[in-house]
Amino acid sequence: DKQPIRRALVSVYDKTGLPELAQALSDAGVEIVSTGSTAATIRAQGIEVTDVASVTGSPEMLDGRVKTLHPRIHGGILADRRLEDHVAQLEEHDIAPFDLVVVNLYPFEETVEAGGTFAEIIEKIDIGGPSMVRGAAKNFASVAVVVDPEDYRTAAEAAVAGGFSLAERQELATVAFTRTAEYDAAISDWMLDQLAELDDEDLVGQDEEIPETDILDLDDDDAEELGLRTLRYGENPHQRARVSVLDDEEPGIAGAEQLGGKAMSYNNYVDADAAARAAFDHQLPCVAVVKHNNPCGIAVVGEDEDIALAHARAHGTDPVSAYGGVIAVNRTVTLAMAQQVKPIFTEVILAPGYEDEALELLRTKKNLRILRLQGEYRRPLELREIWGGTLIQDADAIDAEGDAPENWTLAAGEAADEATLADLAFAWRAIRAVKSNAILLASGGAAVGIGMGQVNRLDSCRLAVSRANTLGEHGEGETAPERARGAVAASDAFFPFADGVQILIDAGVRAVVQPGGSIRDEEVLEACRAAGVTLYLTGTRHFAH
Ligand code: 93A
Repeated sequence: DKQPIRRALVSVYDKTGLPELAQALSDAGVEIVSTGSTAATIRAQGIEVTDVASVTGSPEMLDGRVKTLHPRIHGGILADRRLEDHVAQLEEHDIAPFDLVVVNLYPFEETVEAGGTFAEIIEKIDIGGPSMVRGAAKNFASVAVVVDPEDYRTAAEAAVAGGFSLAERQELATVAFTRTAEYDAAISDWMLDQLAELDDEDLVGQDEEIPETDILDLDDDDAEELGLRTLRYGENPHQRARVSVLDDEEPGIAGAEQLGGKAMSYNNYVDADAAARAAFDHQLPCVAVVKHNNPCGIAVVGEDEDIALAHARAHGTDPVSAYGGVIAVNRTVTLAMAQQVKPIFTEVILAPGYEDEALELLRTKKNLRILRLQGEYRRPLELREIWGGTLIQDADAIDAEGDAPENWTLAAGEAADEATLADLAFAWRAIRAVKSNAILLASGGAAVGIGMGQVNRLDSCRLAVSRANTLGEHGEGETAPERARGAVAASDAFFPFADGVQILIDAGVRAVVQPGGSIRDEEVLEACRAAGVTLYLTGTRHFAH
């Protein structure tokens, strides 16, 4: 199974041992075909050599990038001499086969190691070399491949001894594939490093182009071109501010169509976003009234009830705070609702649509900013700047397993009836938009008392109860109804002690939903059991800070 060596293709970057090999091959009567400087080195020894260019009939081109990449070379490497058809095709195209391929590759690794420039390193990615090596290795049935100068001596001996055996050729092929695999791995490693560096440079570049203060330094036209709209001022009059609209196709709040009213302010945007978040968390028709980034009122109605009813209830949660608020609606605003809104001082109203007459009426309020929202509500990634960096997180959504009432665990009291469970489900959806620590009391699909943003849950409980029992719609001189009595409550995170829940119980709350998970859960459950209050655990929490 020896394959006599009559014709050899020799193309080596590293010329070490080349003269000796060429001499031995020549002495054994082997025809040598070589690329440019390999041929020159051999010829300089007075040894006869055929130029690749004379075989291909095509000069080396593109600075040597294309030398051996030619059918007359690769046909001679890849023809399986055992196949009559292959042999016939070689004859047909006048291609002479190679029995031995000796190649070593452009020194990619060494050039990287030596700190070559980017362009130098790219140029050292050998394409023709590995092609010949892989071709010869694949066709080890007919061809011997040598990639290591250490093997030149064996090759010379084989040339004299009638060639390599099949087993030897297979071994040489294995060495060859190992070499090209290493070579490509080195290239891919380096490329990955470049990509990482590029990313870093990009980031640095961006920072240099428009660091935050520069965004504010740009003149209005330049800012406009970058998709930035200039606001009158920021959170306070001494702060400059702009708003960026990321995507005109998905304008959201930032790029919402404005149908009436003064220009949106920085705080309007903040509250409008919070209001949209609160209202669009609900599948039922919902109205949320937001002040200072917190809902001060929120309510839902049945699918076939007028949205005006939801607004009346949401306003009724806390009519004092609703003054100067932002109203978000997840349905078309009806005339009935517009009539209710008209007498209430409101900064912004936002909805997916307005009945014609509703819009007409709302437009009579010159200061009321009217926004029409487009498309599916999609909560964006949540970014928050901190000293030295940015926090990035998924948007919190009401889609965790523990958000579905059917997955709640009844931990105390009797299972809630349908209406109570509906109120608990509403309260749980509504609490997500309330800043922590959040306690929300609800009754009949409306919040009746919200305790938000306190630094302990006890105060949030007190606040929710006191709002429920002092506010609400009631005529002058009338005492407020005790709305906490008979209401349900939701807590955005667990009660760390029983004291908070005890305040709710004492106020007459009938049923509570909360995540659970405190080491004192048992005390909380015990307080509910003792009072005959129903308690559900969700296992999911919804902090909002
Ligand atoms: O530039 S290449 O990727 N294109 C080719 O067609 C080609 N053919 C051989 N590199 C190519 N080679 C490589 O050239 C070989 O792998 C070897 O390292 C080198 C030998 O060229 P020279 O004989 O001119 O020194």
